[in-house]
Amino acid sequence: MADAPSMAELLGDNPPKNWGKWGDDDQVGSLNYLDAAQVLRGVASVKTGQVFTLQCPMGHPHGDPVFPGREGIKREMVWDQELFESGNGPSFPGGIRASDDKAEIFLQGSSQYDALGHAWYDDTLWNGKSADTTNGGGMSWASVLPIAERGIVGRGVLIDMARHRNKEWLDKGETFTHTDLEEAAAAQGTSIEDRDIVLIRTGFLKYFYATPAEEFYEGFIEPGLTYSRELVEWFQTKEIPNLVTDTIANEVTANPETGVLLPLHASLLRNLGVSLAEIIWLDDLADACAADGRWDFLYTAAPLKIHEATGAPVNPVVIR
Ligand code: UVW
Repeated sequence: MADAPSMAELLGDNPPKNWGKWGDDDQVGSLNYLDAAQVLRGVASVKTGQVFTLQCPMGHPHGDPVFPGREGIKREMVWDQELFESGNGPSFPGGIRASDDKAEIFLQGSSQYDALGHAWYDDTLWNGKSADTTNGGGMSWASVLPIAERGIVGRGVLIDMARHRNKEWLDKGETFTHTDLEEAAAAQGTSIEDRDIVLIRTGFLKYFYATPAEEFYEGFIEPGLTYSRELVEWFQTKEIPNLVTDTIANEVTANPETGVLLPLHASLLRNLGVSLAEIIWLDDLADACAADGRWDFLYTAAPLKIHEATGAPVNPVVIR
């Protein structure tokens, strides 16, 4: 929309913020809520020992789900049998041979965690630091590294919005609110507790893999949570440390009323320090939860430790 308001106008006066709450040097934000008690609460939700890995494969033959403008992994072989047979491969004592490869990747181009400094407005990042800290070849403030070094462990709860609405996947641009999440949780026979890691399934990754890319990206707009001040206050009051979704950007791509792009990146990531995990495969986990009616579990994740990066790939592990 040509006359979209600025982010600051949309978020209004004194938007909820957690800046300074964990000190001026803090770079992991609401992950601070995940103390030892939260780890043990997560452990207590393990009942059967089932394990799920939640990363989407990189280099899937269908293509990888990425935000427009990014590309999936480009991987190539460096050593293979052909190279050794041609006599151009390295020669090792004893004759052992090995395959080797290398890759070019967008660090935000697969299942990944955003750095807290990844998105901003008004030239200011998480905890009030200048956006100039993104200059000079890397993020000298609030990169993904502090999150990677800390790790994320706690009680996760999965809200299956697609199942709740009796759909295989939500429609492009379909929205829901924190109230919808609570209603869906109640219908599932569970609840979102304070300090839970909140996982939301929309089915949109399933739609991605089932659909030609042209159709998926046409008029690109994902389903997801939609901005309201009440929603942001709900995240702040419930001390939610981490939002995890099976979409590329964790929220409806553009605010339906104003057209403003990604206002939850501004209000949750930048202002509250809520970690965002995107492009996370939740279908198998959801099927298991639906089968026995248990929607909470131990959630663990650590993105790759990449110095000064804006985000990093991750393969979260859930135990239930
Ligand atoms: C953008 O950076 C546009 O989005 P995301 O955080 O989803 O990668």
